[in-house]
Amino acid sequence: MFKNAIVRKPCKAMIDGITSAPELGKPDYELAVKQHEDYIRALEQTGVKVTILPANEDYPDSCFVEDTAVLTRTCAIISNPGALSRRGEAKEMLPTIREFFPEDKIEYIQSPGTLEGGDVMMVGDHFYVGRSARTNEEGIRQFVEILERNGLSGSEVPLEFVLHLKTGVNYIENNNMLVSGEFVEKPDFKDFNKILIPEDEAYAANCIWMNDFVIVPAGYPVVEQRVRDAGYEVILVDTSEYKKLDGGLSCLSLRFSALK
Ligand code: CIR
Repeated sequence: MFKNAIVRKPCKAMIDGITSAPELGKPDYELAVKQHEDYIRALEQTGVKVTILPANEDYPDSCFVEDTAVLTRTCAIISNPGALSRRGEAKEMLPTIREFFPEDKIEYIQSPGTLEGGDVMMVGDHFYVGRSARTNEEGIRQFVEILERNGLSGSEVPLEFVLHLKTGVNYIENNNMLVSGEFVEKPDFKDFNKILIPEDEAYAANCIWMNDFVIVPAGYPVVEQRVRDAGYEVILVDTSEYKKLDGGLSCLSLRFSALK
């Protein structure tokens, strides 16, 4: 169960956020704001208390708060984003994270280590970490060491074709995992009940489990049906403007239970 979530409103500068898909066009800011409000309502519907941070114009990608930290059942780990334009976002989150975690339970990934939260997938007390263009070997080494010091464990999953690990694979509890593309055959995930994401709906591999609901991006009917067939209550949220910046549902929040 999660009790809390943190989100940050998108800033106007988001239209200049990092993207690997410029052909999709720039986001429509007004529509992005509306979609963000719908997203907050969806989170609230699952029973969590949502902390809404103000837009931060200094960082175009700052609405993607997931990348700035990994908040676990025993500690908070402040990340060190691999994207240089995003590096400062992690410390911007610190005052808020301090409201929920005691100082001695806050840990830090430090340069030359890099790690973005989008590369971290939680399965109970184990954390799979994607080694990506954003998360490097030293970042993973520090991360696993921190996890082990805090009674948790972690392991590396190399990835080739997607931005972050959770761009392509997401755990939705009860041993169920949404898998797409390069993750379908990964030995790391062989013991899970895999729900296959068709190639033409690959974006919808990024769904989030929230307290027995699964939030699914709107417009991906095959994935929606497969998640319903797996027994979940589905909430649809349109994230079309965030897709233009390689962002999905998980990127837009930190989901956790406060330690204080
Ligand atoms: C970026 O490239 O960093 C942003 N435009 C998108 C970040 C998406 N975050 C995530 O998958 N956790």
